[in-house]
Amino acid sequence: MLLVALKVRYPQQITILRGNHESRQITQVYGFYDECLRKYGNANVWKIFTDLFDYFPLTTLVESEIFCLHGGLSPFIETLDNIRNFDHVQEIPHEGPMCDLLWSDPDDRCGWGISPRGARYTFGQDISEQFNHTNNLKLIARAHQLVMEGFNWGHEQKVVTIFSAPNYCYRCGNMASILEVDDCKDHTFIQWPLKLTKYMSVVGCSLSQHPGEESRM
Ligand SMILES: [Mn+2]
Repeated sequence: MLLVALKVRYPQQITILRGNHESRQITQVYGFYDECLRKYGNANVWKIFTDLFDYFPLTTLVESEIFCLHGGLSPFIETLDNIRNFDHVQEIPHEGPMCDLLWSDPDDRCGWGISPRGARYTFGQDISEQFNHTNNLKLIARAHQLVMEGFNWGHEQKVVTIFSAPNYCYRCGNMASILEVDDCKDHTFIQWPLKLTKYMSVVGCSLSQHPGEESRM
């Protein structure tokens, strides 16, 4: 709700992407529906928010080279135009490309796999490399999986998982992080509890950690 309020106040500065939890079904299982009932006495707020979620974009690009989305890639999507061309203003379906973008996970195994989360996909490094190459991208930045440091590189730094909820469910003990991209396209992960980890972008599409720049504040 705070993020939506900030989006209303600063519409040009904030882009909110849809995640798999921004759906009518998942919010009824994971607490948002109950919280709305408890606080407002009826389901109106829940209804308005879940109607709003249908309009959230699924993906976005930062500086034309960082592809941001909640889950991951889909075997039905090869190009960014494929995403632009389908109607996403709807409840998240149980299968198909829109579902995959919000549910899939990167995996150490090559190719497409079946996700342990159910009838969705995992994608290997070969898939990430092909997608980034086809679409002139350097990095896929996604969330959707708890990572203890708040961020986690995968697929030889073609994919990064960023998780921004510290101590998830008040018991996981994980750090949270935000990726900051500066004017030089250098990357800094801001972690909670507060810690800065800088990555300098280097020619050749790879990102390497700059020695000595990790510091706990
Ligand atoms: Mn998720």
